[in-house]
This record gives sequence, C-alpha cells and structure tokens, in this order.
Amino acid sequence: MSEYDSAPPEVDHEEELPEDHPRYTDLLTRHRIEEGVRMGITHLQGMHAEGRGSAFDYLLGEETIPTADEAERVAAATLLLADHPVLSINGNVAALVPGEITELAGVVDADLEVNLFNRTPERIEAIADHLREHGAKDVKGIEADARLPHLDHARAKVDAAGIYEADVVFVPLEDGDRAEALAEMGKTEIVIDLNPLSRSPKVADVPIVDNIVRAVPNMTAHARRLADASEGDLEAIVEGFDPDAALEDAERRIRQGDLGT
Ligand code: PTJ
Repeated sequence: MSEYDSAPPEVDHEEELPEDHPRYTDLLTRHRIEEGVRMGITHLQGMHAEGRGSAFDYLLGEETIPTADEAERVAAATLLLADHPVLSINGNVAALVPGEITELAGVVDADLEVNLFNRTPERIEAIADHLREHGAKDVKGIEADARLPHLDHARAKVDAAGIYEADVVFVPLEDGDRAEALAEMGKTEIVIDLNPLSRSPKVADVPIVDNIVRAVPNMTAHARRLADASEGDLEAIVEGFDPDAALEDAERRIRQGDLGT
C-alpha cells in the first residue's frame, strides 16, 4: 500500500501534487476546486458537481476515450465555422481551466461570457478578474442585459451581445435546464459533461464525455491543426459526427469499466 492510498496529501500549491499518483487528475481537480471556493470563484455546490464528475471519470479510466477525442475535434471544427461563438464560464470552469479556456477563445476567436447558476455580483467580478489574470481581454456577462426564455431567476441572465445572440455556445459542466433553454433557442450547443446520462449532453449537438481539464487543451490542439482547413472540410467533419453514438459509447465504457486502479 502506498502512502497515498488511504488519504490524499495536504498541499498548498498544485505543483506539490505527486504526478505519479494513480489518481493525479482527481487530486488536481479537487485542489483547483478547493482553491476556487477559497477565492470566491466556485460555489460550494461546485464541490458536489466535482464529486459527481470525479466518479464518472474514475469509471472512464481517467482518460480521453476515442469517441471523446473525436467529439473534441468536431467541437473545434464547429467553433471555427461559427459566426459568433461564445464560451460560457461558470465557477467550476473558471477554477479548473482559466488559462486553457482563454487560450481556446483566442484560437477560435470566441467571446468569453461568465454565466452563473448561482449568480452574485461578487462571484461574477471574482471570475472576470481571474480570467483577466489568465490573459482574457474582454469578459462578457457582467451586465447581463438579456434573459433566456423559459427560465426563471438569475440563472436566465445573459449578455444581449454575447450568449443571447451567439450562433454556437460552448457550455461545459452545465445545468440541464439551461442547456435545454439554449437548445430551444436554436443555438448549436457544445457541452462537456462526464455524465453521459445527464440532460445537458443529451440536448447538445456536440456532447463531450471527458474531464474538462483534458478536453479543453485537446480542443485547442485540434483547432490549431484545423486552422487552415477549408470550410467544406470543416463541414464534413461536423456532418460525419453522430452525437447519440458518442454518448452510447461513453455509457458502455462506464458500465463495463475495468476498475483496476
Ligand atoms: O458556478 P455556478 O453557480 O454556475 O454553478 C456551477 C455548478 C457546476 C455547481 C452547477 O452548474 C451545477 O450544479 O451543475 P450540475 O447540475 O452539478 O452539473 C455539473 C455536471 O458536470 C455534472 O453532470 C458532473 O458530472 C459534470 N462534471 C463535474 N466535474 C467535471 C464534469 N464534467 C467534466 N469535467 C469535470 N471536471
């Protein structure tokens, strides 16, 4: 039994995490979510969301399965084809991949919009500042001067010049109601969610069943490789994708997973 089998190590900085630990990704995401809560970025409910995601990732073997890699390539092509793509940021996304998502926005020329389930002015500001510290130039979602139809409370608030008018929205780790509301507005939706049975990936045009810490850098790498592809080639990539088959494959792998570690 190794020294880490019974309890994770206490760390102040993520560099102290043992990279050779069999569940390194889990230690890393847990640490980043804890830091997010400490900084006022991540809601306490984000810890529950992280725990759920972590269980599915364990069953997937904590790796990007081939159908997820394909979905990440399709997502990159979809974003490159878009007229006005927007990447939606919640408290978990900001804590887990602030620099990575800012980099993706730059490569596919997308807007970043803070869009919270548990919306408070303090969290909006903390997340916008955090993104700016990681290189974001323009962060939308602060004014939130429009509303998604068929959704109550503050979680309906979006920017009129952002998510409201976007043709493609990327909504990682999203609540099912909001994913459905966006789909009903006719948006092309890209969702990352480790749970293939959740409503959000089910309503998405491009569901990605992968951990966001692996998925976003992989989408950026695909986007860089596809940067010079013709519109016709990008469209062929998108049209060849079967979202239901991708979800079924992920579910099969989770149900049949080899719990070797
Ligand atoms: O910051 P806020 O206020 O907007 O709130 C954000 C959360 C995530 C708390 C809120 O949107 C929420 O409650 O979401 P749910 O309904 O828990 O859905 C989150 C989904 O993300 C779940 O299906 C998890 O399995 C999945 N998930 C969690 N962590 C990861 C993940 N998927 C991919 N990568 C992860 N690291």
